Amino acid sequence: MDKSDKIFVAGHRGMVGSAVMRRLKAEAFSNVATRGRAQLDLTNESAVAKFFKEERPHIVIVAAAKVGGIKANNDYPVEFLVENLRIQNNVIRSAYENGVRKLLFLGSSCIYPKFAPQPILESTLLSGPLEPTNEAYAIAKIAGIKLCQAFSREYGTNFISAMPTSLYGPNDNFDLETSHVLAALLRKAREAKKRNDQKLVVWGTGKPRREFLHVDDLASACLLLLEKYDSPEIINVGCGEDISIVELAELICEIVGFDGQLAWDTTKPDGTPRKLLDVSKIRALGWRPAIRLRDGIKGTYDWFVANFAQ
Ligand code: GFB
Repeated sequence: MDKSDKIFVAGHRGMVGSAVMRRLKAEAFSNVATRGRAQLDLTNESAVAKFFKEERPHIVIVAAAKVGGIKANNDYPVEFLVENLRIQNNVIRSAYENGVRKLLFLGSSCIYPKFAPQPILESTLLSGPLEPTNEAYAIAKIAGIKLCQAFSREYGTNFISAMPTSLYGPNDNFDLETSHVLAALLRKAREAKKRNDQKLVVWGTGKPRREFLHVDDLASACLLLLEKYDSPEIINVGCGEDISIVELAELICEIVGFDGQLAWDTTKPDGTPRKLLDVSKIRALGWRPAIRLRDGIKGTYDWFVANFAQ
């Protein structure tokens, strides 16, 4: 990539897109194209086609998606399926039609089978049934991967797909109904502390295990993949270590300074029992995450307090 390449970051205001923007700026990429939702609706096929024809970016990063935690995914499968299919179909096809030199599509660790052997190898894609709570989102993401691979095979494009593990960081969603676990627990712990509550309610049994990656580490991986990875085969992006939801909740309470009890709401789903990615492939390219979980959570909590909390 040249520093003057025109790079379109789809979804530049989201948690992932904004981290990619910070990284591009830090690395002195000077020609970054963005559009807010009011200016360009990525679910609108003709608007996306017009944008690409006019802007003609060289590089595209598809960080735009409808995302959410276990409850939002479970409650709104139609929206997760339709919106994500629309966004990715429009962006990926327009990228091909306008000669984009390289495109990076971002998927998710939920594309893998619910009971995939751990750590999860890229080759386990489509080897078993998906986790029902996020099947719609996973199917949309799998369709995006397959579309990139189909363009590469049929038309020789360089469209690659990366599968990040569970992400967190600045600009995360802190809405308790739609957020992922880490952001939700930061908010719940802060509010419980402020109210002097005796207990903090956590969903599920606490037994599931998740692997958390700071979004700034994902952004560094994205740039490395754009520079060094030219295969249509998917590649995992994770830190290689997971923790249980109990351990996460305890760590968050410690960071936030809430010293009450944890209470478990087992009417809420656990989801996939474990999601730990095998990261040998990206490690072989020389990439490693830089942010330790405790430091990343502390930084995210500070961001939440400064930008969002009452
Ligand atoms: O992060 P999360 O919503 O999604 O939940 P998934 C992870 C685990 O944390 C589940 C538990 O076992 C939840 O039951 N949990 C405990 C909580 N307390 C809370 C809480 O207050 N809020 C939330 N949200 N969870 C998502 C998928 O699955 O993973 C998406 O739905 C996406 O499609 C994302 O792939 C990475 O990790 O289970």
